[in-house]
Amino acid sequence: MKFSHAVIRKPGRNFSLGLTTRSLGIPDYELMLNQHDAYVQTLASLGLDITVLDPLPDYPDAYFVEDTAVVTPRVAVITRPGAESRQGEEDSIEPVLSRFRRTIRIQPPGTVDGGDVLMVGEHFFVGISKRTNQNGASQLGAILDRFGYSWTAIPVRTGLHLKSSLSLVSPDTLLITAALAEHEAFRDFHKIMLDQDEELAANTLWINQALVVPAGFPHTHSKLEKLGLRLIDLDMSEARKMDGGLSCMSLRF
Ligand code: CIR
Repeated sequence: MKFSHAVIRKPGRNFSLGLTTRSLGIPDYELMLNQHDAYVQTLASLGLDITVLDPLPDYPDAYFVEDTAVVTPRVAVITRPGAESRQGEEDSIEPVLSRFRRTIRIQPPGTVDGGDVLMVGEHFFVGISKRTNQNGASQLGAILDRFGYSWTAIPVRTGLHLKSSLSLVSPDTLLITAALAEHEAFRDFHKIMLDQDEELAANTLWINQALVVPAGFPHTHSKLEKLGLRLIDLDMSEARKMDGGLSCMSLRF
């Protein structure tokens, strides 16, 4: 799919108060802003028309906009994030996406984080995780069915989200952890397996014939070089301290 737009939100000064399961140290705001700026510039250089939103002071995790929506070519599903401290972020995303798509909201008690949803053409893999519950996945699935898409639920046993452990790097190739590769839903894909000590490199962004990858994972980098795509390395050190990766910081469509 050719992407033409991205919605991104600038991290707020209080971003280090967001949720995290990592113990990688306190993130630095100036460095985060520099890395975020490089991220915005990279997506712009790949031909995306970028909307940059202001921080939401009451929501230190709000720059992880991916979790607030699932944008498909036919409909944008506004999620209900699974972490209580993030519920409400979606209210400010709906008016932005409604300029581009019809929007439909996930209703309580359902919860869905966009980080749990992988789009592969007309099919969606939906992780059931600590953030996306069965009810939310079923609501999302019913909307996808209604708009002519298919979907599969995948239990997420490790990592925050489904896309913490895999990403699509060509129409039929997944970059994936060993644990998830065994799931039979992925049997028909070519798989590039992540080394165990490079599993934090699982989350990449395949945009318009380029693959944006997190810097600092040499084995993964050389495996991905074989795809023949243009690889762009971005330093993600500060977002990583907050459990974030490349896909989390934008909605692409
Ligand atoms: C959180 O725990 O919700 C944020 N600190 C990180 C969210 C990362 N989002 C994503 O992977 N889609």
